[in-house]
Amino acid sequence: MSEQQKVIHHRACHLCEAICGLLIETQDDQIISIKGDPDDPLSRGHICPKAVALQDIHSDPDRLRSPVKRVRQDDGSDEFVPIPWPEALDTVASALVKTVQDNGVDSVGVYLGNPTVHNYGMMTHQGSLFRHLRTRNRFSATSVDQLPHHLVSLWLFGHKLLFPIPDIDRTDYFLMLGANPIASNGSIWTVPDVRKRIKSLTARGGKLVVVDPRRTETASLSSDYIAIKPGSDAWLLLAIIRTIMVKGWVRLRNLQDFVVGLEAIESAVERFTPELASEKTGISAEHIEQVAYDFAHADAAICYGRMGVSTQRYGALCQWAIQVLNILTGNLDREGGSMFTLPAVDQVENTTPGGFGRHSSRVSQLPEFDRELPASVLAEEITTEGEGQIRVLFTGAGNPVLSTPSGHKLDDALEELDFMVSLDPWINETTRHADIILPPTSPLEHDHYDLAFHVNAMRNTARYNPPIFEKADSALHDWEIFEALGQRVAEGLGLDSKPSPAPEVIIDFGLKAGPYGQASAEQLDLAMLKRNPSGVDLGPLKPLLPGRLKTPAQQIDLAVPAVLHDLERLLNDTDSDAPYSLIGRRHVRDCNSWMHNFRRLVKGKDRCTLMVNPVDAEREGWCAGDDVQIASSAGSVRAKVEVSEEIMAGVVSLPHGYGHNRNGTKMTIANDHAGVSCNDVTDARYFDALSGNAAINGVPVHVTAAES
Ligand SMILES: Nc1nc2c(c(=O)[nH]1)N[C@H]1C(S)=C(S)[C@@H](COP(=O)(O)OP(=O)(O)OC[C@H]3O[C@@H](n4cnc5c(=O)[nH]c(N)nc54)[C@H](O)[C@@H]3O)O[C@H]1N2
Ligand SMILES: Nc1nc2c(c(=O)[nH]1)N[C@H]1C(S)=C(S)[C@@H](COP(=O)(O)OP(=O)(O)OC[C@H]3O[C@@H](n4cnc5c(=O)[nH]c(N)nc54)[C@H](O)[C@@H]3O)O[C@H]1N2
Ligand code: SF4
Ligand SMILES: [Mo]
Repeated sequence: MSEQQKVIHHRACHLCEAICGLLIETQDDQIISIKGDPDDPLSRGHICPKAVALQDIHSDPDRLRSPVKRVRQDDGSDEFVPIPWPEALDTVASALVKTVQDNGVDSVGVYLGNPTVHNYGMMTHQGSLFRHLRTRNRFSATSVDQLPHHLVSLWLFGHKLLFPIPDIDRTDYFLMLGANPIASNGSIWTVPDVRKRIKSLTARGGKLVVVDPRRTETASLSSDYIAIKPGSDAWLLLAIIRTIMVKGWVRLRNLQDFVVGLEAIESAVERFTPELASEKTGISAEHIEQVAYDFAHADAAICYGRMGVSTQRYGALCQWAIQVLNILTGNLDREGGSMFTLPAVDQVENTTPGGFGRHSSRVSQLPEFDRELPASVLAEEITTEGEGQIRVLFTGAGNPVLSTPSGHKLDDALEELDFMVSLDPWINETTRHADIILPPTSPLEHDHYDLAFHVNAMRNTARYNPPIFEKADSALHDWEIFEALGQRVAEGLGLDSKPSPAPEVIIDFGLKAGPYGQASAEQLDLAMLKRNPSGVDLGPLKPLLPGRLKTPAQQIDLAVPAVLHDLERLLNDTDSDAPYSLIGRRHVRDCNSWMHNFRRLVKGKDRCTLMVNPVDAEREGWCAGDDVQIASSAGSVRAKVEVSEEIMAGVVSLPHGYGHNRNGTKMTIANDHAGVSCNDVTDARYFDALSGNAAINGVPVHVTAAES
């Protein structure tokens, strides 16, 4: 190899929502180094230890390079054998067509996982297949994640993607609930290098207040850490709102002319006193009132909550209360508050606003959101007989066996399907059940545009990356697989199907039609992004209301009937009598269930441990390293105890995404670091009744010494 062949490529890291800009140096088909791109206007050179996984994904020998078919062996075991693409695509399309013809469209189930939104071709082209299969049985990771955010954006602002984004660099007071961006690198808040931004907030005299049952990596940087009983945040938020209203601290500022419904809120929160909230949350009434005072009197303040408050039994109520707090203090759409983005490809204009409850799931009657049903009901929709039962399942970029509650029941249910196909690069806990696995090209073999995450970013920027490596002739990108299947299914069903242009053509069109496109001074298009490989800076977030609202009369009506109704559910709720409450935990070197197959990311001490408080450990007689059994109404797993002051007494924490080394999986390193699946303990029947979102945090559990 000669020096001359070394090339530096600009590339976004697609592994998490921070979308860091990278410089990847290659020599022939090898990656030599991965560094942060200092010229990226958003990430400014930041990267985390996970960026190197881009190389590991690309070179992983376990990653499938051709379609495989599951074949039953003489001894009863299953073996995946490679088959050619035409055979794989024909077989999958025939299975889809047959079940639609025999059993109707709802007999097809679809589950799309998290990497879908990190891979823009999957977003632009999934419709090439699914528009021919208008099944009601669509599911995604949304309903084990951010569903309440979408709902609240729909209710208050008129569009599922109008997310208020914390303007951390210009704020004075940041109240953060149930988020750990130091480990997660931010979520529904694209904020690369959040550590530096938090440090500069506190250095300039601002405050970060973190509310979490665990003193997390983020809490350790805070000015004030507040421990809270899992699942009780709604009480805290409502008491803060009440205090602000009762004391007369409401100041709508620029929102004055278009916010309505305040009277209804004032009477609805009357019952949520700081004293009652104190009983429910474990936080003193004085402390709650202090937070209310500080928030209301700060020049610019942010309230933000993420997984810990979305994926609990009052997820939607919490997310609503968070935005009500931002609005009542005039901190929405204001510098240093929570602001709306104006992305170059404007997904708010390009997608439907979303709808809620237009139909329900067949068995448990859980509500639809944006034509999707809650993932918690996927297993029962497979196993319960009757019209509309799922018989053929398509999974794409998802591992619901490890990522959805009562995962072990879904694991069993998948065995009952007539046919299953997975669009996925690996044979894992979910895809091992597939009849056929269709593996896409490696991420570095296709181009990249952050269609989803510019929508959530704390600064408006745009960036496009061409592929780094050429794909093999026979290999197909995710979007090409959707296209190929779509054409075959349409043909089989006698429907029209026109091929869609490539994703980059769609992006070029979106850029030209967008707010910085042909009708603007910037004249942004794909060619310009190609000339600026580190990305184009479109500036800090700016106030956009009321113009950007998609609500009737461009008003924000705080008095959402479904939410006000939900207050009664909270008031009438009874505490569980289980001794412990189970929460999750993320580590900076993991990403959900699929980053455990890379040696550099799993090395070090075992991370799949049950974190318990020393007081609990001592009372129960558990020592670090002891095996305990964690049991809920849904199931039980065994894990080793890790004793830590970080976690509140009465709360235990187990990370999700483990539970590897099951029969038939082919992820060699992950299988050596198997751990157990937290979602074998979380319960599909435990959810937020308002939104249908899974409650995977605050799950009541019993913990006992495991038998040796
Ligand atoms: N208990 C508990 N459960 C949780 C959570 C929690 O905090 N606690 N978190 C929840 C959250 S926030 C989420 S987002 C979900 C995630 O839930 P899922 O999306 O279902 O699970 P992932 O682990 O992200 O699995 C991603 C899958 O995509 C595949 N994949 C990776 N890259 C590509 C690609 O480019 N193309 C294709 N076709 N496939 C690809 C991987 O092999 C893997 O099978 O889990 C949720 N589950
Ligand atoms: N390293 C890493 N980064 C990731 C991921 C990953 O798996 N690993 N996953 C990505 C994905 S898909 C997502 S959605 C984001 C998630 O991003 P975040 O939401 O920032 O990440 P989590 O670590 O899930 O943070 C949730 C916090 O809520 C706390 N919590 C649990 N229950 C409660 C409660 O009842 N009340 C309150 N107030 N807090 C509670 C937990 O202790 C935890 O600290 O991270 C993304 N980034
Ligand atoms: S923070 Fe996220 S986007 Fe940035 S390098 Fe790490 S994994 Fe990639
Ligand atoms: Mo997520």
